[in-house]
Amino acid sequence: MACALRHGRRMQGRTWPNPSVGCLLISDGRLVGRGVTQPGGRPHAETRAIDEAGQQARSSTAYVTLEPCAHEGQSGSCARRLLEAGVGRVVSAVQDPDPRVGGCGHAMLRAKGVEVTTGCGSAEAGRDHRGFFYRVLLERPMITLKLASSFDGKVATRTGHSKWITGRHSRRLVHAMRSQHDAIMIGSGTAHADDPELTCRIEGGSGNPVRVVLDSSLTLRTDCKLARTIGDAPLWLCHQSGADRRKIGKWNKSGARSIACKTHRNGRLDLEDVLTKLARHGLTRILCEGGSRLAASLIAEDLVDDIVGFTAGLVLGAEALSAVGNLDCSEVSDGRRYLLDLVDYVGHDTISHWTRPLDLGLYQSR
Ligand code: AOF
Ligand code: ZN
Repeated sequence: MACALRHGRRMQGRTWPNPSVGCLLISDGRLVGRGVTQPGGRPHAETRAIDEAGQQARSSTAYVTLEPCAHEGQSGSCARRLLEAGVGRVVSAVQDPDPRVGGCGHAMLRAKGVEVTTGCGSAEAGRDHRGFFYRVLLERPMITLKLASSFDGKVATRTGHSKWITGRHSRRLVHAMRSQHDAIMIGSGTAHADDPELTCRIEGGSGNPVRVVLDSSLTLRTDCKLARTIGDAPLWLCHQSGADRRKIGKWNKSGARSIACKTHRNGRLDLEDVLTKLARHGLTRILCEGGSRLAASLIAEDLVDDIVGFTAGLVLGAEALSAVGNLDCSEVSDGRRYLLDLVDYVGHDTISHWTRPLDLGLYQSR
């Protein structure tokens, strides 16, 4: 299952709205077929593994990182394909929360005498498919917040200078992280200040994620880099419903997607509504790359699921710009705590990965 999980992660960021699933077929201790969900979400992992194994799929054991689907899509359900291929046993990590599946895939296999074991690697699979689970069960994507800061938590000097706080190894890793997400999200302040491109510029990088800008009044300039690179990667603009119609029309004509969202009582975009709309457009995994105000708003509303921090051994002082804006904490307990998952070196920086405890109630196994 560890190998299936590793293989399944390969397409993260490219299969939305579907999860990136891994499937291995093992016969007499030998790997006879291997599959991962394909870009755009189809074909599914099992189909690929069965096609690769051919006749050798008969009596093999399938290790799948998500319950095989039970609904008849364009190429038939994976549970049926496994039955037709004569697979003898299925080891499945976690039940699929999609209401069209929800335990029926396992039940279909068992009904035809296939031995089904569930729950193997469920914690890892739950993490890998967290974005998909959130989209199905909570109707919002999973949000990972990336913070690249100095040792004292600053992202720019008092004058706004920020190039470069973390080293080139960290910055390369950010590009790799981008490729594993469906979308990169920033606030309009960062779009104005940095004029970023937000594409994946790494060798072997596989396609560009959607770029999402939260821009309530559509103030983004039409000659910014994000606009000039619409041909390379989609650009989606979340704005308030009452935004200027002419601006909306102009952006739509340029190839961007404009998404009208509710306004919060604080006058900014209602982030819950923004995330619901993005989930409806199919996104499951979003990497938020700032700025400090958006980071603070997401944290305040408890919408940040993971934080990945790149920290440089540089000190910029109290007058510099903090990575996270005002949170109005009076007591330490007003702050939000995350659990440390991983810490490592990246060149001269450190990377630390923090997570909100997984909501285990979301994951069932039958
Ligand atoms: C699998 N194997 O590799 C994936 C699965 O729209 P469809 O027909 O492609 O079905 C999408 C659903 O299939 C998705 O919501 C999820 O329940 C499941 N994804 N299932 O057996 C796979 N990616
Ligand atoms: Zn399937």
